[in-house]
Amino acid sequence: AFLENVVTHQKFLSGNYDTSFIDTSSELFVFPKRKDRGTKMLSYIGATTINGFPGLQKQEKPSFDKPRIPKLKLSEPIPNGTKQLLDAEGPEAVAQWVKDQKKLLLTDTTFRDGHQSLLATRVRTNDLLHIAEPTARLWPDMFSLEMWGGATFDVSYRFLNEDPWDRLIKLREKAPNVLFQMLLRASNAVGYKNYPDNVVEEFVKKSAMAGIDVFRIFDSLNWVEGMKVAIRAVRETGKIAEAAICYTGDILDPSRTKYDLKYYVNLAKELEAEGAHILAIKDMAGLLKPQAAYDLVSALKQSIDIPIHLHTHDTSGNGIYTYAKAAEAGVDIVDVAVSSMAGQTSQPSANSLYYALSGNERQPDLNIDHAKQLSSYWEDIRKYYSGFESGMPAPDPEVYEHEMPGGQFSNLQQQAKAVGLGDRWDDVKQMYRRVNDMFGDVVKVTPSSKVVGDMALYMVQNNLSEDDVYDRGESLDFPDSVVEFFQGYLGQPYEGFPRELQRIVLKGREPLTVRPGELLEAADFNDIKETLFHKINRQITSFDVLAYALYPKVFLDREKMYTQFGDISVLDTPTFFYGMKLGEEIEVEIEQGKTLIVKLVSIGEAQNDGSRVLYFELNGQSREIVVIDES
Ligand code: 3PY
Ligand code: ZN
Repeated sequence: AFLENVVTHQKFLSGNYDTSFIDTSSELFVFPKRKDRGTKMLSYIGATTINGFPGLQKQEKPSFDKPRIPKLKLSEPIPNGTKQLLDAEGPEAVAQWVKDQKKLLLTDTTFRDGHQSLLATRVRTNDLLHIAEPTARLWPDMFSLEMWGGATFDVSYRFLNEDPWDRLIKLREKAPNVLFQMLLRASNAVGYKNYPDNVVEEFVKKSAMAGIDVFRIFDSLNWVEGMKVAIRAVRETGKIAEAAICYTGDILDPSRTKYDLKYYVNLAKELEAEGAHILAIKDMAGLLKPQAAYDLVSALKQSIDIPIHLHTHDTSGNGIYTYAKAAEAGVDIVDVAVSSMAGQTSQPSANSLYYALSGNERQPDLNIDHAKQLSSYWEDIRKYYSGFESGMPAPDPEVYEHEMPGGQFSNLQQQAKAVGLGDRWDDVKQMYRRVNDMFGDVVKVTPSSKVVGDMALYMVQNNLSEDDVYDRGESLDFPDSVVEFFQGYLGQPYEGFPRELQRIVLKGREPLTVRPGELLEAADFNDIKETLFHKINRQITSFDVLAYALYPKVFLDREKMYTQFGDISVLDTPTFFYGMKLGEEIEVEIEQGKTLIVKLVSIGEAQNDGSRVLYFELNGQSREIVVIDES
């Protein structure tokens, strides 16, 4: 309730993120009182100490060095940046400003795609908040900070017990000067399926209100029809609509004629005509080779008027070279991550690119010492998340063969392990490419990439060859995502579905030929609000309503955790993942100026029913917490 009060406040809406008005506006604080936060938090720490964190190998809490947070001159104001330009002059002025820059502009993806691609999106708001203001002060001249969307929304609720809206609003306060950018999956919003148009529209509106400035919109099949609703919705908010062409295949390979230079140029022209302020080339797997980048950017520069923003993943190890060639061809902005969070399945390193372009007139304006300081912090933080590392030890140009997106690689590997195919990972990768070809060579990015991955796993798991699928398909029970894909629920692929395979998969079901959003019934937000109120019995914000419209079960599960444990986003990350060591004492700042001191004094023997009593001290007072030992 508080967050909604804040972001709908006159001052916040006027673009004034100096939130000192919070202290003088008592009306913001009209919401139900929470009870006994301390006990709830101890319950979480106790449970995690005894049973570990889901998805992480249970182990005693490791020791970590204190992260190196850059020292700042806080008395000086935060320098103005692109955000102030957008607020004052609007999206067209920003696009013009971008075109006027001679130097290459940068988007920092560390807060979103960087950790999505290296650490399964697990970086917590708490760790982002500590580096948000330093980033704003030390790197004020970047074009944007990508910090939301993609998988961050879902993962926040599902795995981190956090509210993604809370992340957005708090980061906005700390970094008021640089454009905030998100990745929006067009009609799939921040989910894995098409939603009713009014859900997409409302989501855009509320995200803009809470602090998003640049919406990178893509469709997982490059189907422009599926992007129109989102582009229009963004334009209506006065924010920046950055429409993406997803790059797949290889324009340098004359044998691959489906996605050639002409295909991408036509797509870009269509998106410009739909009102995009900026065009993104979204190279989600890192397939864009250096010369292809040069050819593509050159051709686009001749065909469209809006600025071009290039996104790649460094999986092959060729990312910096790709950016250098794109810069030579006149690309306006490229996506990078700070060095310690760059490379491999993440974006290329900002620091490396700076040096790579030494002596070049397009070398980005980057204070390399500042970039180093930011990188040191991330180097320290990254250690907390080692259990989620994708484990890719070196660059791997094999990506040019399997074409798997950076964000999917580790995910599918986990999925393969979970179904007992850990030792057949090479087969899965090969099958992934074969399935792509069976599906008619499709664009592979969330959620279409998931469909290809599900089918590849299904075939390897059941020892099915391509011929088996065609010969015995009538009796095969294909994964739901595959059936839905061929039904047209993700939209229409370029040049249509392969007819024979579609017939086999659908077994008589009729496929859609129109936009799924045209058929889906509009969501009734008032109705959702009322339903939610009855289910969770607290004041319901419009952010809650949207979250529920997108992810009903995930939202309710998180709500249950919240009721049980309270706001555990305030815990430091080692404690969040590993609980506490015997005798350890930690400090938890539960709100500004209010700190709890927690000590784990002893752990009782397990009783017959599996329960254990943990003895804590909370600000010097003893507390007992009962935990069921699940080991
Ligand atoms: C996402 O949709 O999460 C992506 O990062 C796609 O590349
Ligand atoms: Zn990406």
